[in-house]
Amino acid sequence: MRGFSLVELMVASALVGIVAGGLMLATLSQTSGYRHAWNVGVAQDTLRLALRRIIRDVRAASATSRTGTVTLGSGTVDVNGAPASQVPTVWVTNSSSGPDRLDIIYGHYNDGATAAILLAPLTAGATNAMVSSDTNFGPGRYLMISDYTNAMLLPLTRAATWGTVNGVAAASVGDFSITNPIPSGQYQAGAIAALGESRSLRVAPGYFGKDTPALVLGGGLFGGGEEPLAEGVEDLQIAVGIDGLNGQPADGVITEVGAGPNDDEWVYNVAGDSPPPLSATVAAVRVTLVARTHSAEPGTAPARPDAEDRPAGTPDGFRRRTVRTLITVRNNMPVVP
Ligand SMILES: [Ca+2]
Ligand SMILES: [Ca+2]
Repeated sequence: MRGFSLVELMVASALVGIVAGGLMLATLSQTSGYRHAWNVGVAQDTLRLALRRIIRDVRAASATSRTGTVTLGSGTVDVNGAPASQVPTVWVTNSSSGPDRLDIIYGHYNDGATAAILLAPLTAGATNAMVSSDTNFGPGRYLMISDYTNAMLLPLTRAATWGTVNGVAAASVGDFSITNPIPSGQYQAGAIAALGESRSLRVAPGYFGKDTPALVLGGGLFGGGEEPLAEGVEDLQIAVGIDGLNGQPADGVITEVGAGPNDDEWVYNVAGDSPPPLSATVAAVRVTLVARTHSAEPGTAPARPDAEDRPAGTPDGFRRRTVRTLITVRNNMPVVP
């Protein structure tokens, strides 16, 4: 019986080697193709979800305060590097070399709850407010009193107690200490008593380990813990639109020039833009999010793209997806006289 010759064996094993090698290569490239698609898919999903949440929060900004600012009952917070007792309902802590931070303030009612109102005027020196419902107002919460145009934010430290005002059941909420001035004539009976809310958005580098940053949502003005909103987000860039800024007409249109600093109605779209005045009413917020894949891909050289006033990064092998959206701050519409 004839066996295989040495030559035949060598040819056969070479053929097997070639076929197996080809298969292995195909498998390898399929794996990396799949990994790439999966990575990019995750980045994209992450961005979409984060953006939906941001749009919801920013749209709510300034609810119950149409001027676009809120007065603190006492104390100050730093806005644009200086202490302020009257704070914007939308403000950006800007950077042109790293991610930005966005803070927003708004008042709201519990879902389905009846709108609460002030039942007795809030006067200077008051330590509590008489309101028509205690649904929202426990210790650790914030009472936001608004005359539909201006608003004041008051921290609550105790549970509500019930009494009466002119024979009507009224919840006494407090205790606070009003040391910042209440504009005269404001906060009469009938003013809105809403739950004051604040949110902050920032990028936390290395939140999920060395190479994985995250977009995190925090309690803004009120501090407290942060929760991750989206994994892999490495840049958050914000520009705010203010009608009538830098000599442009206040005509309901936010004009963009962007050739140099302070040449248009967008702030932080170009490096060198001055922070907006504290009393400025932000009419629109433009948000750019850049998410990147979990790991760098060897042999590729993508880089973080430029966004607003932040230039592009250097090539590092991470794939990225960018989303950008324009959000109108619906509560900051001009007050019609
Ligand atoms: Ca910026
Ligand atoms: Ca600008």
